[in-house]
Amino acid sequence: KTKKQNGYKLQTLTSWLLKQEQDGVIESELTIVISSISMACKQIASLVQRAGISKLIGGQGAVNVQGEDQKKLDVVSNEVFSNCLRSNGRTGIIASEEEDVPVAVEESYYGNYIVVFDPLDGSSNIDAAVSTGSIFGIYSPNDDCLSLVDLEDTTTLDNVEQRCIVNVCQPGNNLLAAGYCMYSSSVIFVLTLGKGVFSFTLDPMFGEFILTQENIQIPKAGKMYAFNEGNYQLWDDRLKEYIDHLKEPGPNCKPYSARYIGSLVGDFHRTLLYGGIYGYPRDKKSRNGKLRLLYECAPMSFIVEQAGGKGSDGQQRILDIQPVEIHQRVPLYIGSTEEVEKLEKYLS
Ligand code: P6P
Repeated sequence: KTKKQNGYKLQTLTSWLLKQEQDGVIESELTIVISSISMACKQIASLVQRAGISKLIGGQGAVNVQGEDQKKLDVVSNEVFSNCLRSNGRTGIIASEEEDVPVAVEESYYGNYIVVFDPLDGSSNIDAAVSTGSIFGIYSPNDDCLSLVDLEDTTTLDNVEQRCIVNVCQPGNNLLAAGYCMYSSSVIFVLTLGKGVFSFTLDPMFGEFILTQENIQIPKAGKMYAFNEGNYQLWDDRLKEYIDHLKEPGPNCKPYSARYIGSLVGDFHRTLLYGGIYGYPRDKKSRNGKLRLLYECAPMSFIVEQAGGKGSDGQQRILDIQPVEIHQRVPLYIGSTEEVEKLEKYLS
């Protein structure tokens, strides 16, 4: 249903998804999975915005599989995301940044989609109320999953874990849908189903995501760059040359502008709308960079390519990379096509 206001129709995420289903863009089972994800994001938005009040600020006093100190909200957000996915009955396997290994979902009875997610990326910013976000990707159900949830046969438990990993480790080219929800001055849900990029802004008046941008196209070029230059001395010399080039004033005395939030979703969303490039390079301390392929780089690269941009590890398309490990890290350079291609030339 759509709500009329000031003479124009408001389209909600729910009504938009139903339209995609009617148009044959997605199966109704996938609609249910995405709706459950948007429900999780609404709950996380509320938790994030009230963190200081509900004493959800600060550390959990635990370290996750990444070796990162978990924030209280990391743990809660992961539980919210997992519970929403479990209860939709269409999820076969979930793979979270906060879980050591993928989890086969017993409750699923139809669909068996594979969902990878980072429930609260950039959570180190929470205590300072800086933008954070949830990132997700959805892979097609895989027949092997049906047997995976046959947990009665305990002899295959270790196989279940192994086969979960095999089913989850798919290249980004296989993604059916990808998106993120940014918790910032607005709560914005960005989604692609493989036919363009759409954004929905949460209207707190009635708790619905309202369609606000259709077929987002990233500018072909843009003079903003988002790199943590604190790592400059640890970078490859060719990358240093590239960064130095961005600072040259050029004929019109206008060098590039540095913009870095330290939160991938915030830095990516600005890049998607204004153009430019975000990069998290490999360096001497982290040989493969910091960002995870499966639930950060691949979903963001699917989105940016659907918006006409590029996502690269410096040599190849992120979406072409075949993951071999759930929490595998890769360098990420993502944004306007001309900007990413310029960087690739420096690194070639
Ligand atoms: P650094 C947050 O921890 C994150 O995964 C991304 O959201 C962000 O872009 C990056 O790491 C920030 O890392 O090393 O610059 O603090």
